[in-house]
Order: sequence, then structure tokens, then C-alpha cells
Amino acid sequence: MSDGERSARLFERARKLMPGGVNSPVRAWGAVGGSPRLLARGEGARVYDVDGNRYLDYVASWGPLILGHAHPAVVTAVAEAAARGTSFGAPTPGELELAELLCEAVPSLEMVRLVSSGTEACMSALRLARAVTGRPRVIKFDGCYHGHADSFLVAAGSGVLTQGIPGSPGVPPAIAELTLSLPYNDLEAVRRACERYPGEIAAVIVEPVAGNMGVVPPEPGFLSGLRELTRREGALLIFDEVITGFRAAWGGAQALYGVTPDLTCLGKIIGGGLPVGAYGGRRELMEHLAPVGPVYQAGTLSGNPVAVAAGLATLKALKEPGVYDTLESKAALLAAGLTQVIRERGLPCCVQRVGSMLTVFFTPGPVRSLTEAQQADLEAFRRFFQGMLAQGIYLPPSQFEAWFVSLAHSEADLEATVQAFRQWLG
Ligand code: HOZ
Repeated sequence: MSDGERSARLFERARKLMPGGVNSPVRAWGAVGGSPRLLARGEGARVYDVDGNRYLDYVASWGPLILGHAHPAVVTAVAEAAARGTSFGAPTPGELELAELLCEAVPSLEMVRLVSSGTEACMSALRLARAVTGRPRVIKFDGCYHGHADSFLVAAGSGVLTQGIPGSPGVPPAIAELTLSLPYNDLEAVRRACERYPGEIAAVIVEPVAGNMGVVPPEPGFLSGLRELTRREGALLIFDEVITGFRAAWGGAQALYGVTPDLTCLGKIIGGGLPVGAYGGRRELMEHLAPVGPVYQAGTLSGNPVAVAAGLATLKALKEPGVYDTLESKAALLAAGLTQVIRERGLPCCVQRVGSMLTVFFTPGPVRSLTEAQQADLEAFRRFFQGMLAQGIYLPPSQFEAWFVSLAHSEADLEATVQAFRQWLG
């Protein structure tokens, strides 16, 4: 393994031109130290940096690459779509096919609107919820991340949490005040908030499996309780399935847990590694959107044909029988191996997993909320990250992110990862 000297030189140049040298904060490795590797290419479960090092990748572009890097079906679909024209700003057959597939797979979707990112999907779903209900406030949960729109940058997860930023300057207090952020898995807090602001809550938005404070599963009854409370309160329930959509199960976490929200936000996997987001729900809600209704939302690259082709190729591969069983057994194998090492060595750590997303928390756990996630030993995580990297395992550079297992990871890859953990411990 070379020392990443070329990456470091390029990153120094990047820091002069892009804030922190990156286009998205977590990539700067602020929480784990050292200079991020600049990646040159990916193939299957592996990525290669500009220094010629090869890594087993568990970032998977933060979730979209469930088939692995440069999957042949996706590459072919992208090349063919690009050759037909990269963007038209007009309706195309591909977006219709993707919309049909999404509505067929995801229980809550009767209609869908394609956008270009998960941020856009969540921001637009909230606007729609406010318009439909005529109410101003939104409830979210501490440590959940719904993209970087103003209303969601209150006690947010992901990079905001990694950087230790409680809110964000630039979000007007008048906007932030409309966002109530409550502890994840705490139904009682939601009940109290509904009592405190009767008739004012437009929506409750939740990651049905939290993935942006590390993986935190919903406690039994949490999602169904939210469903019941929102129904009673006349508020909409929004599932942010940007990570869990087509990851937790074919129809997303809502299919896995049997709870159907009013609106669903998607992204990541449905774009197969290209920029796509989507939000959708029942027809009567979605028809408030322009041009049918008055709620405005638009985008030059919305439903972009190349991105849609990548998404379609990915979803078609995922629709094959047995795919989610395979993913489940791969991720279970990894989690069991990591847990065994933790037990053998008596480490104050735990592995939390739902399907093919998991986190090794450096706290005994279980982790049910942001407060519990924040009990993790971040210095130990930093050493772990660097130790694994030195052995060719590329993990998310933050304790508060999910690892993603893809169909490209072989059993040998997963066993090698467990072995690297053991080796690091000495
Ligand atoms: N918000 C992403 C992690 N949950 C990070 C995106 C990126 O840096 O690419």
C-alpha cells in the first residue's frame, strides 16, 4: 500500500479551489484525519486511488451502488442513453418506465415526480405537505438528515453531525423555528409536540431506518405509532427513503415494516449512481403539483434520460428473484463476523444492521437515538478507520454514517474485512 502521497498533493491543490477541497463536507475526512484519497476508478466492490492503491469499498457512493461499481448493465445503459442525447428538457419514455417501476414497487406511490437529488425530493415533499395541509410546522428527528434545505438543518445528521454543527448559519431563525426536532424512536415526544401545536403540524418526516447518525433501526411500534399520530393530527407522514429505498427491501423500508406513509422521498439507488431523486404519494396529494395544481416545483435536468437509464438498469437487476436474500445473507455474514470479533476481544462496541446497511458503533449500545450515538468513542473510531484503510478497507469516514454492502461483495471480501478488523486489534 503506498502512502497516498499523490492524493495528498492533489488534495492540497483542491483546497485552494474548493472549500475544504471537496464538494460535500464528509469527503474531507475531517473526523478521521489524514488526507482523503482521490479515487480514480471503481470496479465491483473495489475502488482504486490515484496512488495505485486498491480498496474494498463500503461507501458505495453513500448508498447508490448496490450492484457495485461500473456494473456492466448500468454502464451499457448509460452509454446507450448518452449516445441518444444527454438531455432534452422534454418528456421521454425512460422516465415513464421508471415512474411505473417505482409506483409498482413502493406501496405508498400512486404518482411520482422525478428530481435530481434527495435534497430536492425532501424539500419539495415538505412544500407539498405545507401546501396541502395549509400548516407551517414540520417535525423531524435528531440525527436524521433530509438534505440541506433550510427547514432540515436543525439537529441534522450526516456531515452536519460529523462536523458538530447544531444548525447552520444562513438559515433564518423564522424558518428554523418552524422545525421541531425530536429524539428518534420517541413517540411520546411526538405526541407532546402535537398537543403543543394543535393544527399547526404539516408533516412528520422520518428516515424509517436512520442512516445518517450511523444505522439506527426503528424500535417496534415507532413507525406505526407515527402513522397513527399523524393520521389523528391531520398531518402528513413523510418517509425519507433516500437511503432505504430499494436498499432495505424492494419496496423500501415501508414494505419491510408494513407502514405506508403519505409521501415518500427517494434518491440514490433509483439513479444507479447518477443524480436522481423522486418524491411521490397518493394521486390526490400529488395533483396539487404544477401543472395540475398550484404548488410549484421544476427542474431543467429532472428526469434526465442518462440518469434515468442508470436507475432503470439498476432496478431491473434488483428485481431478479433472490437478490434481496443474497444481500441479506452477505450483510448478515459481515455483521456476524464483526460481532464475533467484538465479543472475542470484549470491545465496548456494537454492530447495528438493517439489511445491507450497517454501522460498527464504538459504544456498547444498543443505539436508539442521537444521544446514544453520540456516546461513541470518536477517537477509537478514527483509529479504526485509519487501521482498516491501511489494510485496504475503505469505510465511511465518520462514525455517523452507514456502511453499504453491495451485491458485488464476495464472501471472501466480507471475511477479509472481518480479518482486517482482527488484525488491526493485534
Ligand atoms: N450526505 C451523504 C452522507 N450521508 C454524503 C454525500 C457525499 O459526500 O457524497
